[in-house]
Amino acid sequence: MSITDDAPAATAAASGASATARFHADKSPYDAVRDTPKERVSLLAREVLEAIHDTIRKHHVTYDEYNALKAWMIDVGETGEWPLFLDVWVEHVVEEVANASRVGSKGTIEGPYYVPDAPEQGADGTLPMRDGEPGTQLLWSGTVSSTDGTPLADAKVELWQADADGFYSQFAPGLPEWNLRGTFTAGQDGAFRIRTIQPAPYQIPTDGACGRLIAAAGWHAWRPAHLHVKVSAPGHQLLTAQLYFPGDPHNDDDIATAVKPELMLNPQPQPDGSAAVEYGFVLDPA
Ligand code: MBD
Ligand code: FE
Repeated sequence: MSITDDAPAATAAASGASATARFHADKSPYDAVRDTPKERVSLLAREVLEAIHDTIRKHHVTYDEYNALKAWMIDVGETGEWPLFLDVWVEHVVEEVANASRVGSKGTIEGPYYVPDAPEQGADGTLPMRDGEPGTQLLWSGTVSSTDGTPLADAKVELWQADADGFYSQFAPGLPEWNLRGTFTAGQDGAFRIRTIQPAPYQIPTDGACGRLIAAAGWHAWRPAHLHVKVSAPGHQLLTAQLYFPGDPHNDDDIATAVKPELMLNPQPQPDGSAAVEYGFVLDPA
């Protein structure tokens, strides 16, 4: 398939519905709901509700504003955008709390567009892409090691990213199923080499409920260009991260608050117009 094929327009409702369906397909969140003790549910639900009550009192929220909130929350569900909403505005603090005591590489949020079991590419390979996939070629090499310095043979690096138009395969129509998604397996020395393209800045869908909140509040919808990764090895904690590019106009005002200085790549321009970068990962023991 080539990039000139006609593709139906992506819509927020379609990508939101795909993200919602993907979340439903994974049963573990529903197990977690069942396993949470009622004392914990009561404490957290009560304090979240009290924070809402306090905001209403502090700002004299009106019935019109209350009804606008109801209408908008119904809209979030109808456009399937609960995963997008939560991952953009809430997940970063969950990640901060969950990973506070890691000593290895920094992680950041997963976001709504991960798909497990992307095709295997070995230790030295090219991310699946279309003929003529737009974007600067990027050659990325690195190693995966444990916190004591031991290289982690056969570590997995799962990589997913948006195309130059900001679309993720399996969440926007007209893209090959595994476009810009792959799994790399480090060699015995923990090393991997990945050829891909440098992604473009990314705007979250503006035609759904999240976009309507952004417009109503006068915010912007941008995330800086990013590569998503999950890095794993037996006996070690899974690392979920994103990598960013220096100079992106949205590194300092990511709508998802997911940029950290440790996650900045340093790509070096090459004579042939491509870029080369080294970046490795250190995993904490489980
Ligand atoms: C993305 O591509 C993303 O990475 C996040 C966190 C939220 C929305 C879209
Ligand atoms: Fe993303």
